[in-house]
Amino acid sequence: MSDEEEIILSELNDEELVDQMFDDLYDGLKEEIEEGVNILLERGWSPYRILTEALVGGMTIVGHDFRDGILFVPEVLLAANAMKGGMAILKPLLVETGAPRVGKMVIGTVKGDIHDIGKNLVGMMMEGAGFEVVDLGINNAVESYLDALESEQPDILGMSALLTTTMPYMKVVIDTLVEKGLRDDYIVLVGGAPLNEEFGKAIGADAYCRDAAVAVETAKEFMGRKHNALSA
Ligand code: B12
Repeated sequence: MSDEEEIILSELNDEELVDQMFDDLYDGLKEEIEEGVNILLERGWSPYRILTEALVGGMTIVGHDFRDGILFVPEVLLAANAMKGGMAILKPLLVETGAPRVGKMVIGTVKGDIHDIGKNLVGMMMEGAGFEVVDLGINNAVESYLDALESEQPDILGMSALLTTTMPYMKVVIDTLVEKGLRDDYIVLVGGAPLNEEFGKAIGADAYCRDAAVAVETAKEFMGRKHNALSA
C-alpha cells in the first residue's frame, strides 16, 4: 500500500471519481467524500445527481456487504458518517431558498430504530421541493409523533423504518391516530427498505414511497388533491 501513489481525486475523470467515491464511502473517508462532492459540483453535476449516483450508489454497495456479513456495524457507521458529510454539502443546494411553501411535513424514524440516512434524504428532497420539514430524528414513540402533530400542524406525517422488527410500530402510530379521531387530518407517508406497497396499505398509510424522489412526487400529488378538496 505504502508504495502506491496517492490518488488525486481532481485528476480522475467523472466515472473514475464516482468509483473512487464508492471506495471512499466504503472505507468511511468523510473528507474524501466531501472533496469528491465538491469536485463533481464544480464539474456541473446537479446536487441530485451527486446524491443519487455517487452517495446513494455507494451506500448500496455498503448495504450489500453489511447484509452478507462482510462489513460490520462500526464500518457501516463510518460509511454513514462519510455519507452525511457529503449530504451536508448538498443540502443547502437542494433546498431552493425562497421557494413558496407547498406544504408542511413532520418526519421521524420509529421507536426502536436508529437508521436515519434515508429519512434525512427524504427530508432534504422535500425541503428542496418547497416543503417545510420538521425532523423528529430517530427512535420516536407514538407520543413524540402526537406532540409534533399538535404543535406543528403539518399536512403530512412521514414515518421511516429500516428494520422488520420496527416497521410494525408504524401501525401503532396510525391506530392511535384513528382512536383519537385524528387520522384523516394528515396525509401519512411511510418508507424504508423493508417496506412495500402492500404493507403500507395494510397498516392504513396513505402511501408507501420507494425512495425520496417518489416521496416528493407522492406528497405533491396528495397536496394537490387536498387543495382541490378544500376548494370544491
Ligand atoms: C447504514 C445502516 C446502518 C447504520 C445506520 C446509520 C444511520 N445513521 O442511519 C447502523 C450501523 C447504525 C445500523 C445499525 C443496525 N442495522 Co442497519 N443498515 C444500514 C444499511 C447498510 C443502509 C441503510 C441506509 O442508510 N440506506 C440508504 C438510504 C438512502 O436508503 P433507505 O434508508 O432505504 O431510504 C430510502 C427509502 O427507503 C425511502 N425512505 C426511507 N425512509 C422513508 C420515510 C418516508 C416517510 C418516505 C416517504 C420514504 C422513506 O427513501 C429513502 C431515500 O431514497 C442497511 C442496508 C440496506 N440495504 O438498507 C442496513 C439494515 C437496514 N440494517 C440492518 C440491521 C439488522 C441493523 C442492526 C440490527 C444491526 C445490529 N446487529 O446491531 C442495527 C439496528 C440498530 C437499530 N436499533 O436501529 C438490516 C435490517 C434487516 C431487517 N430485515 O430488519 C439491514 C437491511 C442490513 C441487512 N441486510 O442485514 N445500520
